[in-house]
Amino acid sequence: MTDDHTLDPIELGEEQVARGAGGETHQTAEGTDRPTLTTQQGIPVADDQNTLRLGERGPALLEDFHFREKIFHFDHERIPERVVHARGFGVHGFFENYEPLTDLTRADLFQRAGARTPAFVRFSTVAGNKGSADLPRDVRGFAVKLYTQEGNWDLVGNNIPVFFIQDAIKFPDVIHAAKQEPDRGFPQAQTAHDNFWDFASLTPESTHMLMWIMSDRAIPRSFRFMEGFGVHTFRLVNAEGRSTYVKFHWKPKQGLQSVLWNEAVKINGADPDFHRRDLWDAITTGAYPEWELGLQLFDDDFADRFVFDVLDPTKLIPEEEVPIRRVGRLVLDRVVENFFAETEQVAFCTQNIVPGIDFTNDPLLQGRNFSYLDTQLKRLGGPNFTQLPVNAPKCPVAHFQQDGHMAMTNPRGRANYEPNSWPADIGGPREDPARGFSSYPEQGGGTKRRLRPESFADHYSQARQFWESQTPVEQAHIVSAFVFELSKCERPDIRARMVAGLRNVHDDLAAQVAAGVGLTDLPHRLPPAREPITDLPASTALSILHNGPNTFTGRKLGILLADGADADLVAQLRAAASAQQITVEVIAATIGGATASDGSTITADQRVDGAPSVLYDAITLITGTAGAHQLVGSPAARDFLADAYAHCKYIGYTPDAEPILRAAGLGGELDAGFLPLRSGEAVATFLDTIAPLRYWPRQETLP
Ligand code: HDE
Repeated sequence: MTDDHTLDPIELGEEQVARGAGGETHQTAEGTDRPTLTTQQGIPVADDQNTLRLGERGPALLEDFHFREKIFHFDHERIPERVVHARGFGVHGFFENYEPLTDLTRADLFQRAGARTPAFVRFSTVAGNKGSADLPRDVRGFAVKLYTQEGNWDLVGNNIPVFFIQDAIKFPDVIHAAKQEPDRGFPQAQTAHDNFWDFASLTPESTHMLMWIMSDRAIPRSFRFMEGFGVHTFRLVNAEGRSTYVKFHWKPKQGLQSVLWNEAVKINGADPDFHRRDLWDAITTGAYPEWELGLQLFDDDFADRFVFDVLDPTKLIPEEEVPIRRVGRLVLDRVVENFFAETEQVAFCTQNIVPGIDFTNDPLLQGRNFSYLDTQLKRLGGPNFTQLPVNAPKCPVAHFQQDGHMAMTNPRGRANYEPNSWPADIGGPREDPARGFSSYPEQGGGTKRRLRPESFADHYSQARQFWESQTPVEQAHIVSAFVFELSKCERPDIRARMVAGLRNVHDDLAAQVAAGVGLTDLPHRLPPAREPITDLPASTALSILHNGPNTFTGRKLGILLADGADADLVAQLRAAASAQQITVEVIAATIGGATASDGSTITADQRVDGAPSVLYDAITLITGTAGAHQLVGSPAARDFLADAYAHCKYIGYTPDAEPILRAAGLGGELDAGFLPLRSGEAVATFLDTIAPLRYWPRQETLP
């Protein structure tokens, strides 16, 4: 490697940013210093309001290069959106390694305790187009780019540890079936339509994943509160060449949390950017979300005795069987400066691995290794997307690849081939067998055939294990999700076929779904390729509610306020919340706020019809008597409360506010999810009580 051949993409990035910020400044009419507007060529622009024309009412002139450049560039602003995971949001951060893992891997980022590796993470939905909403029922992408000192490692994962299919050749089918139907172009961003369930019910291997996407995992409260999974089995390889199998997990320190389906539907209307806003707000206010990297490590002996094939991506390994070792933390602490440059142009490729990490023969992973590089060419327009600042490694790069569209960092020196006999300063880099990436020398061989291995034939046992690992509340949500989705299918035979498949998972589930979609007779069960195992032990790691937070920290409290509100109470709540990094928003009938009991004005952050209670994790209602009566007349205020109640949220209230509770239909005896508030009494206790986030016993009493 020579200096001449060392490309420095970081420098390039800075240069570009500096240019974008503008060079010369001048005093504007308002007297402020501003950069002078220029064309792309740097020519100062005198008039950006009017095209050049001949005569006062005459034709525009072709000679107007500024106009032509401006419109030309605008016309070319869009690039193809990702064929899947089009809607996403990316942020920067770092990975910090806890302790040297030299016995397991020679990957540079795991060699030293405390070593930090820069990271870029893009979260996404899968099926929706770029402009869709944040909360459809869908898998979330969790793609992590780690800029290690030995090249970029992309761990392109999801928030669900298994996948729909066992062979990459079926990927276009599952995605076509899930996305909008081709003749009509809808429904967008949802699987609740015939094509998806037709494919799913004809593809038993998808059953395990279906259980996950019908669970609340597919409607996370925010990116911050979900797990990430590498899904496939990978290898770690140490300096001696010893391989250990590994499954990668990201465990959110914030705990797991999801919304209810009825909330998701409403959030999509009230704030289609709910998830990206949440992440932006958390990071810009300094509440940096963190995940721990967990490794499930195992060897060939375990792989041989494990009841499923570790190469089958429709199977997970329960944490109870192979415990998770937490080896470092991922902290997200910087939002992007430019959404397009970073979030849109970031190109994750599963084949980006570094010395010390390697693939296995998981057939899905093998297929992905082709697809990701290929798709970037289409999307980013040429082979030099690796030179874009967000994609460029932050370690030296030296090679003989050259030219192509938009080549920005070009090797210097005379030699652009090797072997060559030029001296080191102009002869370019050389391979290094000791340091370089070398594939794990796995034994291969066999007959060339298209087949599905017999060891992949069990499609239902882990789906059943997932079902049995859920709390009753979560099971009820899974049933309603199946019922909702299948009820959107126009063809009764598709509904029935799906229920027939669910009989292989659990008859309780199948019977409840059948009843929900109005099937009077339970259909015969689909003949399984292999009889499911029915006694796999339940795994608490699979339930969201068993892994929820024990604090309200990082959540959002909405205070619905009206005239006569106790100003002290509001102040105490704000102070206690801020001490625990809880966000508080005041909502009132007008954005001007309300007049408090002491005559002061408390301004509002939101007007009630623009901020339904679905945007908050818990609510409080603070009013005087007159204020409460004002709210009684507001349909939006009544909905605010009725929804919070139906979504099993905790509701703090001052005694004067009771009339509005009644007006919202919450008459009768108030359950223990209603928490009376008085100023002077410990508001901190209130915040402790609402830590479980929902008052679930209410769910059973709801109609
Ligand atoms: Fe992807 N996937 N995928 N996928 N995937 C893409 O690459 C593909 C799969 C995942 O934020 C595409 O750059 C195939 C599993 C994420 O930019 C494309 C198969 C998992 C992202 C592609 C799979 C994922 C993608 C589209 C089956 C979880 C978003 C745009 C063999 C482990 C990355 C792009 C981002 C994106 C192909 C299955 C995760 C077309 C062929 C399993 C998080 O290359």
